[in-house]
Amino acid sequence: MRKIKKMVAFAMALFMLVPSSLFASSHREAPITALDRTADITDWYAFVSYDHPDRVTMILNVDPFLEPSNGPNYFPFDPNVLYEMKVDNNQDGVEDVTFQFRFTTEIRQPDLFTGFVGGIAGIPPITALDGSGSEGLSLRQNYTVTMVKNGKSTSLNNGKTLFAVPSNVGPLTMPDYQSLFNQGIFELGNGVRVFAGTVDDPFFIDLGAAFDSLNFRMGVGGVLPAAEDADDTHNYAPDAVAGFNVNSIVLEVPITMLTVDGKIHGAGDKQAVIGTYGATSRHHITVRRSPNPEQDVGPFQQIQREGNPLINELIIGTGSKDRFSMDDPKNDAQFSNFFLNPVLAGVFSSIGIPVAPNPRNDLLILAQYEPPICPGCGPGDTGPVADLLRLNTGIAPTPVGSQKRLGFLAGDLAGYPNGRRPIDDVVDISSRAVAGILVDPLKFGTPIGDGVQLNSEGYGTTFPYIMPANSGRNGHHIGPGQAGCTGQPTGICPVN
Ligand SMILES: [Ca+2]
Ligand SMILES: [Ca+2]
Ligand SMILES: [Ca+2]
Repeated sequence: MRKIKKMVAFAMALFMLVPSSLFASSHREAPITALDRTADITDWYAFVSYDHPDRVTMILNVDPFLEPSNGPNYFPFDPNVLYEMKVDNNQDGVEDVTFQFRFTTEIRQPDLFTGFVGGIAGIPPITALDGSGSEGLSLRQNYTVTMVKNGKSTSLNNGKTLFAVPSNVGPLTMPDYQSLFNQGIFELGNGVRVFAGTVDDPFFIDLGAAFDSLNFRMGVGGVLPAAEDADDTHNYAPDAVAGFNVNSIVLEVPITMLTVDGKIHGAGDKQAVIGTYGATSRHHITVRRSPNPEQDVGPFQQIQREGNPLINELIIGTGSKDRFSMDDPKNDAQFSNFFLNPVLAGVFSSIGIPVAPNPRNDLLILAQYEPPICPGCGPGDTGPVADLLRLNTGIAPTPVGSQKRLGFLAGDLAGYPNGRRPIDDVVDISSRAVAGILVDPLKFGTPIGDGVQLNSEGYGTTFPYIMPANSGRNGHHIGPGQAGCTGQPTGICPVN
């Protein structure tokens, strides 16, 4: 019991560190990436695979608020961006294993006015990513997966050409989009799977209320009634991201590829715990010479990174967001003041929500290797203050039907902040952490929440865990209280 309490306390602390965020994960949160959307990381996830407890799945989502109908080019990945997933396995905050993704674009029908056509003009519907049935797939991308370990780069493609899944244009052009989605899952051998493509954005939040100075549907500040807080299956407020797509790279690898000694460890061993983050980078200089190939000059420079959700969004001051985006996690001590004196806590206090007093050392638990996520870490193992999404690979995944949106706070130890799954309601979790639930759940445990409890498009229960892209022709953005969402008790939209 004491251990559970300690873990809950830790979880809360984590949240506070993150205090941030209350509000969106990281969609357009920093000045530079607000202008550079293809390099803008929206969310980063890492968790033990639900159906393969010996593997870890990592999801890097980029390019926010993709309106499904936005043709004719839709949403290719950026060939000039280096997309990376980074893993620290020895508690020093520096990556030891990196997975790199690079995309190449081909225009297969250069005389067409659109990137995608099918079921018209003698061109068959798009039913395949390659070969017969792919004729109408004019704008097509393939990509490489490279692992960097001990300074050595290894291709993981295993001789395969990997195609990214295009956005869902509509039923005439792509009559069986689920099949295209499935064709985008590639088995690379040795327990490695990869997927890249445009998908439904799994993030969920009442963004409009959050940034209207916390003007939530249940009142300013957003405090959930007990019955709503206990309901993980309905939304009580509109999800601003509903019906929008995002570009996603999903990689599943054996835990043995990530740990420091290549072995699987129990939860009590510090070697079971990894620190992860996603990053995007560009060359120092790129000269665009269309239709000739672009010319890149100089080394890669990091544009953005994300470890814990919402850190840059709400914790880091606007004047420091770009610096935070471009720096390495191991240097995050420079931002400690943002963590220890979160502005958002003061906002909560101003509207009558009890908050823990400063300095908020409880929040530092999110930024270092400590119990309860790393019960095997002693005082000498904390490492530097570093915004990494830490995952104890020795903690078994929670079965799909038993997962809780409040994750660790609800006793679901395989959820955020022990890694992060798409189902985890990081807005509610982080808000409560900011208020101080990790310090004292009785005094500072106000059930803060935005009323959006889940992704209305659902979740996958196996790799790649996300849902196919919303349809361009038939897409919509509807939530409780909005036109088109009527006839339901209390205006609650059905979730499926
Ligand atoms: Ca390291
Ligand atoms: Ca969604
Ligand atoms: Ca929520």
